[in-house]
Amino acid sequence: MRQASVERNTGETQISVKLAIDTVMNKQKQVIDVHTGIGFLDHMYSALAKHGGMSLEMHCKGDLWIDDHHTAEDSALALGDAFKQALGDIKGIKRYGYAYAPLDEALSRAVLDISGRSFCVAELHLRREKIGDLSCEMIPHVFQSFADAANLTLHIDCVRGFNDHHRSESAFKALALAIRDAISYTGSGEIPSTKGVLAGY
Ligand SMILES: [Mn+2]
Repeated sequence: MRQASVERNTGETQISVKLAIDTVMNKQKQVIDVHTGIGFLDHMYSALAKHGGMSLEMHCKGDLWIDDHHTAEDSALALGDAFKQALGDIKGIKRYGYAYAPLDEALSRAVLDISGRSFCVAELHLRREKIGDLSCEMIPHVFQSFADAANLTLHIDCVRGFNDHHRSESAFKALALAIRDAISYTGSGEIPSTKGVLAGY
């Protein structure tokens, strides 16, 4: 069972994350309980966990009287850290994963390499200032922070769509499906690299 718990406390945010990445693979019931203080962000993390086949409990108390920045960024860093720890020994995983996810008129694509190197390109082209209480500019930043902390390479694009809620949600769902693909086991038991090692894991 690949799982991890992370506590992340700074002067700006206090966060606890409990993540299990094999819940559905192990035919267990998913537990998803996310409270960041930003409703739309909870919705996105919950979608990520649900469609990623994971269990996720996240509680964050952030300085929302300033704005949403620290809460969005730090929760994504904590989630990425938990993901990296839960992956643990990466022997035998597929490593690469990609997926498309539609949500009505919106369509997004996520391409993932559990590479040990942090890199993120997130092009969602959101037009609104905010969705609920989450600034649209923070949504690519959430993907960036997750990739940074998890040491993975992520390219995520919204291909089309009119509604920014749909565009964003389809991106999180595409990431969820790509993760499910990349963390699945090939049966080889080998580290998936010609180098025989993936630095960063
Ligand atoms: Mn929705």
